[in-house]
Amino acid sequence: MGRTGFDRAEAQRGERAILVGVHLPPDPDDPLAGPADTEELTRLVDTAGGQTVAVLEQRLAHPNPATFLGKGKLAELKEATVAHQAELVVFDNDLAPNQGRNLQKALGEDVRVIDRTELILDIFATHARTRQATLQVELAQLQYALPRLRRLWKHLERQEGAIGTRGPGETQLETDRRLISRRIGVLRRQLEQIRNEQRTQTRNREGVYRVALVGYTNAGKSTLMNAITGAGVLVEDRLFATLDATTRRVEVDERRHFLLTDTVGFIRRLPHHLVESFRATLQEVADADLLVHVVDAGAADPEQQIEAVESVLAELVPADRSTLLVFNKLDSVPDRELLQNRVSRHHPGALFVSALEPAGGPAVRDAILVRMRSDERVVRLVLPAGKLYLLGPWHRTGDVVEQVCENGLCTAAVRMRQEDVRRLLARESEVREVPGP
Ligand SMILES: Nc1nc2c(ncn2[C@@H]2O[C@H](COP(=O)(O)OP(=O)(O)OP(=O)(O)O)[C@@H](O)[C@H]2O)c(=O)[nH]1
Ligand SMILES: [Mg+2]
Repeated sequence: MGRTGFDRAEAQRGERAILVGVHLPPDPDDPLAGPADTEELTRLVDTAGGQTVAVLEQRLAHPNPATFLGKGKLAELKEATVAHQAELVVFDNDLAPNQGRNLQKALGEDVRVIDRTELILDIFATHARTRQATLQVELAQLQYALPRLRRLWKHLERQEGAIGTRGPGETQLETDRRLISRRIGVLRRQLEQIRNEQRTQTRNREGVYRVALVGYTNAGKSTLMNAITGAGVLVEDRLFATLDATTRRVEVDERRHFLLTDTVGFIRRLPHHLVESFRATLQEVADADLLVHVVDAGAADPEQQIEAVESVLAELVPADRSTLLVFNKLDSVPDRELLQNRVSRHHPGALFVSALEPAGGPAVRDAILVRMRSDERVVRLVLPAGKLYLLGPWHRTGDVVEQVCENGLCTAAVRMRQEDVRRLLARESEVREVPGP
């Protein structure tokens, strides 16, 4: 299994954890403000292999700049770590570097203090399987670690021979910073290389309708992927089971097919540099013609999850990207009718399925088809005969309705999606669209 050099989630297995959630007033300018969610944090700790032994919550107007918590709460936390023999303290809120350091100092050497971002990074590190995912996680971890150096990077020293490179008068911390920055550069270059290879591969997919499954982690994206394509991707009842992108071709009829991609799930307050680092994997989402947004209908608050997913999507795709909302796990909802009535009011056109039931996959597949067809119209293109190969994909699906060539210039009526017309015209200066039919 691919791993980064940290392996902290592994070391964390079975660790006794105390969770801390500080409820801050909502702030539209600060996505990290608002109520803490210690229930979700418990699931994250569990996914990382830890064990939650106590939960502490506090309501604050502003976090304490030095220790995040108020003085009294900090004393209570310290007592709790002793009473519960905790080895780990996990904050639901993101800690500034100095807050993390001060808390660590206040709580002593026997417990490790981490925040939600660090926990999510740990989970990603243990779940990463491919080289791309491993590199992406390491990049995110190093970007997170850079302002928070705590002398953890033994593996870097081995790789880079840091001890020998230390100059006179230079502190260890500066050396570490330099090593990490250099490693970040290396990772960026390696990821760019993988990305270039992928670009070459995906060039063959031009003209093919692309659909990406997106949604909150554990919503059932991979289950739906398997139900529609038989891809056999990993399905697990844990958070972030999927970290890579898997794409499969789905045959529709003798003229049409689409590509379906299953990829990493999102979560409330997904660490920003994780999204940044996973750009390559998420490219499939950015390039999709249609997003199938899978929602766990049985979740405590599906609307909040929808919002969280939409806020991550906003970083990746234009707001007007065609989206199909699918409420999954309908079987887990006690009153289906009530849910459907309530949801349909906010989200007309939403689909309700259960990926575990035989009709689930086909229902989503059919809804994708309807969207796919509604995107097509017949356009008239003029192009040199030598460029006719560009229409190959549409010829193969029988979507070139008519084609006439004269003196080396061809006019073709093609059933195409607007997006494909736009892409083709932008790329090929010798192709023109003319009014028709
Ligand atoms: N009851 C019920 N459970 C489902 C359904 N679809 C998926 N599940 C379960 O939900 C859990 C998560 O499913 P996955 O398909 O791995 O979810 P995912 O969205 O791919 O999750 P990540 O890859 O972790 O983001 C698994 O235990 C599935 O068996 C459904 O329709 N009904
Ligand atoms: Mg999955």
